Amino acid sequence: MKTALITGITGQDGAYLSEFLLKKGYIVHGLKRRSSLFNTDRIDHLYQDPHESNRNFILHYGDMTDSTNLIRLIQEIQPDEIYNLAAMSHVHVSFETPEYTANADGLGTLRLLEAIRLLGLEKKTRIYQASTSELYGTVQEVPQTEKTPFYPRSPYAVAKMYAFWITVNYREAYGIFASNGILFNHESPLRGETFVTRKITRAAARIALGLQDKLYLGNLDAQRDWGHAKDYVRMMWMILQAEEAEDWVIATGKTTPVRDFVRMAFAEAGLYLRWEGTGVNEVGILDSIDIKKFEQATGLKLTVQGSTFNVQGAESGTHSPLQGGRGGEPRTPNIGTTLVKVDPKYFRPTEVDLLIGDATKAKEKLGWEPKITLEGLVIDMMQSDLKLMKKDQYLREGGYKTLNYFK
Ligand code: NDP
Ligand code: GDR
Repeated sequence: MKTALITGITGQDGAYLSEFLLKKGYIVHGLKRRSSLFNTDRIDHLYQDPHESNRNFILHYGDMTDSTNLIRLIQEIQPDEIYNLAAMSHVHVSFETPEYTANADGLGTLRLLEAIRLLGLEKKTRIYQASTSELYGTVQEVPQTEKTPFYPRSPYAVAKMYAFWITVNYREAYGIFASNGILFNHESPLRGETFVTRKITRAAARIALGLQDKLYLGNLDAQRDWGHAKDYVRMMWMILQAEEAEDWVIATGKTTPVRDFVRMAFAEAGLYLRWEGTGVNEVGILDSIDIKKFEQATGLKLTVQGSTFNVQGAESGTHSPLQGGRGGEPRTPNIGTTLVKVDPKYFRPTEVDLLIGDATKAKEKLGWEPKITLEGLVIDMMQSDLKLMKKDQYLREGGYKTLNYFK
C-alpha cells in the first residue's frame, strides 16, 4: 500500500487527486493551512474522524512557508509520493502579493525538495511539482511543448519558474525522482470562484435564476487551453509512475477565447448572447432565449408576451423565484438586456494572451488522452452551478443568508 502526501489538498486539484488516489488504495496525507474559517469544503466528503481506526485519509496542519513543519511531517509520514499542489495560485492576485507568492510557490518547492534530501529519502520519495503553462507567458512558439522557452508574465509565473528549475536541479544533482507537470488551465465544478471559468458559470447560473443582473469581466480576448481537472489529476499520478523523472506538457491542444466560454456557459441556460462594441465598451447582449432549454436548466416556467418574458415558479405557478435576488421586483432576462460588461479593474498589468499546449510526449510515452471535451466541461460546470444557485435561492426565500463570493 503506497503513501502519498498532497500539499494543497483543500484546493481544486487536491480534492480530485485525493479521490483518485484513495480509489487506487493509497493512504493519503494532506497538508492544510490553518484558517479562521473552515477551508475543507472540497474534501469534506472524504474526511475521517481522528478517532476512527485504520484511517486512510489524514490531514495535518502546515504551511509551505514553514520549513520545520514540512520536514517534521515528511519525516513522520515517510511518503512514497509527494504531490506539491500548494500555491497562491491566482495570477492577478500575485501582482498584489508578489513576495508572499514567491515564498509559498517558489521557495515552498525548495523546502520540500530539501526535506527529502535532508531526511535521506532521495531513493524512496518521488515528487510531482505543479508547474504551469503560465511559464510560457508571452509565447515564443505556438503550440507550446516541453522545449518551448519560458517568458513568464506575472509574479506568480516567475515564482513557478523558480520552482520548475529547482525541481530539475534536485533531480540532476541528487537523483531525486522529481518531475514537473506543465499543466495548462484545467477547470471543474470545484474551481475557485474567482478564476474566469467559474466566475462565468456562477454568474450565468445566477443571472438565469434572477439572482444577479450582470457579469463584469476583464480581457475577453485572452485565449486558454481549457481541460477538465479530473483528466489532469490522473496525469499527475501517471507522471510519478513513469520509468524516469521528466517534465511533461499536459494540455488538450485546443484554445478558446474567454468570450466564447461566456457564450457557451449562458447557452447552457438557454440564454444566447451577441456581442457589440469593442475593447472596454464591448458588451454581451441577450439575443434570444431557448425557452425549453431555459426551463429545463432553471426549473422555472417562462411565459412570452411579445418580446417580454415573464418567469413563474415551475412548482406553484404563482411564486417568482426571480423576485428573491435582492428582494426587488421580478426580473426577467428580456431580449436586448446587457448581461456582460467589461471592467478594466480585471485587466492585469501584464497579460498572457494565448496559450495552447502540445501534449504529444505525454500521449506517446504515457498513453494519456483527455476524456472530457470543453463542451463537456461547460455542461458539468453549468449543471453544478445551477444546482448550487437553486439551493441559494431556496435558502434566501427561507430567510437564510447565502454567500456571494463576489470578486
Ligand atoms: P487552488 O488555488 O484551488 O488550490 C491551492 C491550494 O494551495 C489550496 O489548498 C490552498 O489552501 C493551498 N495553499 C496556498 N498557499 C498555501 C501555503 N502557503 N501553504 C499551504 N497550502 C497553501 O489551486 P488548483 O487546485 O487549481 O491548482 C493546484 C496547483 O496547480 C497550484 O500549485 C497551481 O498553481 C497549479 N496549477 C493549476 C492549474 C489550473 O488550471 N488549475 C494549471 C497549472 C498549474 P487554501 O484552501 O487554504 O487556500
Ligand atoms: P489564469 O486563469 O490566469 O490563466 O491562471 P484565470 O481564470 O484567472 O484567467 C484566465 C484568463 O481570463 C482572463 N479574464 C479574467 N480572469 C479572471 N480571473 N477574472 C476575470 O474577470 C477575467 N476576465 C478575463 C484573464 O485575464 C486571463 O487571461 C490559471 C491559474 O489556475 C493558475 O494557477 C494556473 O497556473 C494557470 O491557470 C494555468
